[in-house]
Amino acid sequence: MVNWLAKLRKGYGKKLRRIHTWNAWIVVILAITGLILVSGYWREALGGWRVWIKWAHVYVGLLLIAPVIYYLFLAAKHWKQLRGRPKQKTNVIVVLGLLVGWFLSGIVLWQLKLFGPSWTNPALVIHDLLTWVGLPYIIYHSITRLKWIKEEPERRAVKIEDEPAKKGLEDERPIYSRRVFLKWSVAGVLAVIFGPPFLKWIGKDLWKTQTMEDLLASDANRMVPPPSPSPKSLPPIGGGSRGEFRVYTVTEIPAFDNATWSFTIDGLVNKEFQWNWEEFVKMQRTVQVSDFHCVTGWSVYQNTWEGLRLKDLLAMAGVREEAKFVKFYSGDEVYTDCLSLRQANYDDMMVAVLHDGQPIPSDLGGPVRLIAPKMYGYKSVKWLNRIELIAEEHIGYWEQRGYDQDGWVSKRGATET
Ligand SMILES: Nc1nc2c(c(=O)[nH]1)N[C@H]1C(S)=C(S)[C@@H](COP(=O)(O)O)O[C@H]1N2
Ligand SMILES: [Mo]
Repeated sequence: MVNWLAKLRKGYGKKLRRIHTWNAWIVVILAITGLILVSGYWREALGGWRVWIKWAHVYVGLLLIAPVIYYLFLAAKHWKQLRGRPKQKTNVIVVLGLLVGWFLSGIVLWQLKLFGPSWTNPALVIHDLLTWVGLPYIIYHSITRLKWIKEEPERRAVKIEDEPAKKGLEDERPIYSRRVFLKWSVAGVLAVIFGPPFLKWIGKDLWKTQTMEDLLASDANRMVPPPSPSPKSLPPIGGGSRGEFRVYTVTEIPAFDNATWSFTIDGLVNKEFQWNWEEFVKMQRTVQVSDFHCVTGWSVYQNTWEGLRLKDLLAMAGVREEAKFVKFYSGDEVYTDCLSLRQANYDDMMVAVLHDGQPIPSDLGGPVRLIAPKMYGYKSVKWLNRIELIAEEHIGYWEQRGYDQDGWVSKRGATET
């Protein structure tokens, strides 16, 4: 009987350890791939690898539930073992909460077309929050349990529990100090690493420290005269946008002035145009209110955009019969995208010049960017400076690297090609 029990305990301990090891590796892979996915540096450096890393993150993330479920089978016994160790119990609950939270919010972000922006936005906030709080917690937990920190050979010699209070504590102090010092060092290093991105994230998403005015004040573009907003734009008829754009770019952010900027429409058109800034800001603009959604899960709602309707531009140039697609070029000289002629003629496709009554800052694609409100953000080419009518479909920057050719946000849109 004793033998049998001992055997079971041994197996149980091994199982628990194995689950723990699995789980640790999965979290390590997810942490690395996840941090790469949010990093602006890697967005620029990785190109197409980004899409592979995203799939690795998703599929390894799905594996995350396996050790959790496995653990639940052993949980009752483990819980009994932890009786009288509230710290460890808290730790188990925190880690389980993190894993489940990451898993569920991750599912929503993975299946974003199914869930839609009203789900993906809170899911992204949760995913981010758990990462900036949970990841340092887990790293701290792992490092402070490493042998070289934990093991204190002298400690056994003193054994505080056996000593009457006073004397024991005095003996204890110098011995604990190494451990305390190491723990605080680990915490300090983690704070230095995770503090800045966490504060940045909090500032952006929760406290809204960076306003559009701040962005414009530091704007790199020097376009004169500034576009003057129509009465519908200022004050914005949409009431002002809700949410924050995350600045995405695959290149350095290009800056323009009147000497370096021009806008071209060419290719299979009856009449090519090239405008300089002075000419371009004089052209007839319209105003629309629309939401903006990125495939990574965030949205900015109720943007009041003022700009040229794409279909008016196309009509002005006169689309030739051979033309079937519209190709968009960015002034960064790298990014491109493509719409079918039918998509390009949607009423809300806009060559935007103002956002909420302000010139679009260079970070967000100014002086001129495309806006394709019913499609994911990667269709909205920043620093737009050329539109070309073409006969064969062009595969855009992200689409070449694995993004869905179908950019429609909603399922209903998906049928309209
Ligand atoms: N030139 C250029 N345009 C671009 C991108 C880019 O990297 N370069 N990113 C796209 C993506 S994926 C999104 S979600 C939006 C983001 O716009 P924002 O940076 O103004 O938030 O721009 C789109 N247009
Ligand atoms: Mo995006």
